[in-house]
Amino acid sequence: MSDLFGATRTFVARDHALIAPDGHVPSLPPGWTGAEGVVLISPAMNGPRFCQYLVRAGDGCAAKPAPSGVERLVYVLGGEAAVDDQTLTADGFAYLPPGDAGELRASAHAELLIFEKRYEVLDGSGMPERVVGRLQDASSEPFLGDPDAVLATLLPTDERFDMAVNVFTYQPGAALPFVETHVMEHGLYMHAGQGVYRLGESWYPVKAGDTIWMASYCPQWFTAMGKEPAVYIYYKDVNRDPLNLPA
Ligand code: UGY
Ligand code: MN
Repeated sequence: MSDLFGATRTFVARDHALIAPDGHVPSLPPGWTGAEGVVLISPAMNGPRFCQYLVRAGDGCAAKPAPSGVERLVYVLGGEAAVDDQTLTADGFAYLPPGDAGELRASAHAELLIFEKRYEVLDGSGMPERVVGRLQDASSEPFLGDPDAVLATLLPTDERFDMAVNVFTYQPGAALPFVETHVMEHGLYMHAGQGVYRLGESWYPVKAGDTIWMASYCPQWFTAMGKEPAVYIYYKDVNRDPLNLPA
């Protein structure tokens, strides 16, 4: 479809969005040097309470710490990056809590997926710490007992953390077991494979490179199709009182 002029799979609705790569326009937030990138999900869409963007590193790629009060998760899609002296290779990640002054750098041609959120302090709970890890070492489980839909959880799940970033791997034909509708919102990056995503009342063919935003309460369902596994990396807000919505 996208090789036909004037056409795209991109669709932005009140409670969800599909952003296909053919529509990407360079737009990095301040603080990055030696890189280009595109902000794919942000509060500017009227709804999201977080930011999701892609970075393609050039020579000398480096990022200033996230703005005050903002937490950042960096997932390496390809190539190499580093936080201080900790090297991250493909499928490595670093979670930097608010106030973490770690120096983030990436080698030329590295591709990074970034999630950023204004951290919400929870009375009586401590602050989260920096987490650096690799997908292959993360805790992984069959989703609701299905060994063909494996969910890896990258971050600790205790109440200090107000965001989760997970990686879902589906064998072809595997599916979410029911249409989910929940208070948490999602930002999703299709990392490999393809399938069909139901978002609200619409069904979208999706494939590697696509981005999806799902608002709180957007009914959602996925099935993987084709010959290879479908893998998506996704964000969700967790562990906070829904009465405390940011103004
Ligand atoms: O964590 C989740 O809510 C997940 N099962 N949602 C999704 O994959 N759309
Ligand atoms: Mn969900």
